[in-house]
Amino acid sequence: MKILCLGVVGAGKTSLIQRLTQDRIWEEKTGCVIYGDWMDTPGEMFENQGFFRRLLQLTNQVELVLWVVDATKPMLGNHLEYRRLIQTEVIGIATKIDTEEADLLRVSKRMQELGIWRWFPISNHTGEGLEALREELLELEQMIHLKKKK
Ligand SMILES: Nc1nc2c(ncn2[C@@H]2O[C@H](COP(=O)(O)OP(=O)(O)OP(=O)(O)O)[C@@H](O)[C@H]2O)c(=O)[nH]1
Ligand SMILES: [Mg+2]
Repeated sequence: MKILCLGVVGAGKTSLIQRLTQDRIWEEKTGCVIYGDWMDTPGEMFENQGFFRRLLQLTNQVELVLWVVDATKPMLGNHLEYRRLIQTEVIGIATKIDTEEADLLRVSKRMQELGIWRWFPISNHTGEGLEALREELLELEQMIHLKKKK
């Protein structure tokens, strides 16, 4: 299953991919689109209107989009237009729930505003919430597999 992560600079996209694929994290700023089964994008691309169309094209090349939100700053940016135009399935991720500033009530409002009904609060640092996310990803992968077989 091909998955694409998008979200503002520093939201925790790369850390999430590191966690899910290697089970450890290290600092690595994303400078360009990283292609593969886990497609990583630089937050600048999400924040800059000039990349809007390109990012949308990329979402069409994957089976799942992870919309990564920093739980300490969930309201950052508008991006409602992006959400409306993405045709691929979207799951929300709220990162940094290990920090005191994390505000899950605001995240919940943000996700609602974005029309993202399935979202997972997680910490890339402590690993909290990742098991539930892994299970969800496995289920989705199986469903996509079945659909392809038909
Ligand atoms: N406390 C805490 N810090 C996190 C978490 N996830 C990421 N971080 C930190 O946040 C910073 C940014 O994380 P990245 O994973 O590089 O963020 P990104 O979304 O890939 O950012 P860009 O590549 O710039 O778009 C790093 O210092 C991470 O260690 C988390 O769940 N909890
Ligand atoms: Mg990154």
